[in-house]
Amino acid sequence: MKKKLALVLAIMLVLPLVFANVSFAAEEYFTVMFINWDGGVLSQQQVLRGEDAVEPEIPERIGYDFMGWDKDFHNVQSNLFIHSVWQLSEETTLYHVQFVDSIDGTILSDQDVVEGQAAIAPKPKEHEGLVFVGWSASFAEIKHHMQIFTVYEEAKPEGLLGDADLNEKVEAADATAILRHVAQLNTLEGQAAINADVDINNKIEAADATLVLRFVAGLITEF
Ligand SMILES: [Ca+2]
Ligand SMILES: [Ca+2]
Repeated sequence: MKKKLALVLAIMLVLPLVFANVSFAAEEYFTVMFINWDGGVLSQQQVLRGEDAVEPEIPERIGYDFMGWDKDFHNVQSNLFIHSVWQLSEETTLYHVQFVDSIDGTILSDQDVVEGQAAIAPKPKEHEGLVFVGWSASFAEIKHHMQIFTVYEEAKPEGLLGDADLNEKVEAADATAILRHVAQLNTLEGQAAINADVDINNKIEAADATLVLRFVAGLITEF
């Protein structure tokens, strides 16, 4: 009798656990990401196994027709990266745009740009003793094949070292401006770039921001 009771108790205890595990396994989610042509994430979804992902709205891409997606996203059984598929519109004209380093001739970027659209400037190279000041031509609206060259000026150490925002004071904000440049959140150019290179090693780095902060904190009195 005791044995039977023990068995019943054991079953009562174990059964809910078994079912709990089953329902847990059934509720497995997968991550589905929809990626646009430019690498932008259009949608990230958690989809229950066996369910369908929801197609996101896709922004218009000038000069191209949207053809669909590169993978099926119905009955999802795994994590998925789904990419948009595009085809050049019949009436679209592409122009070839090259960005070229004017000092050593390196091709920095090679792009096919839809007529009337902007090209995307690459990161210019750093050259010793020179400061990048811009590009040789506008590329906001491409209307023909073109080559665009970097324009540099000789670096002149005449500004206020450390003053990366050109307000003629060296403050914590200058360290921030330098760090934003290092993180590629903005680009210091011209005199600001010269001022930002506090240790004058022809590179704008976090170390320059550190020097500015040490100066602001009074730990050093000159650079
Ligand atoms: Ca400043
Ligand atoms: Ca430096």
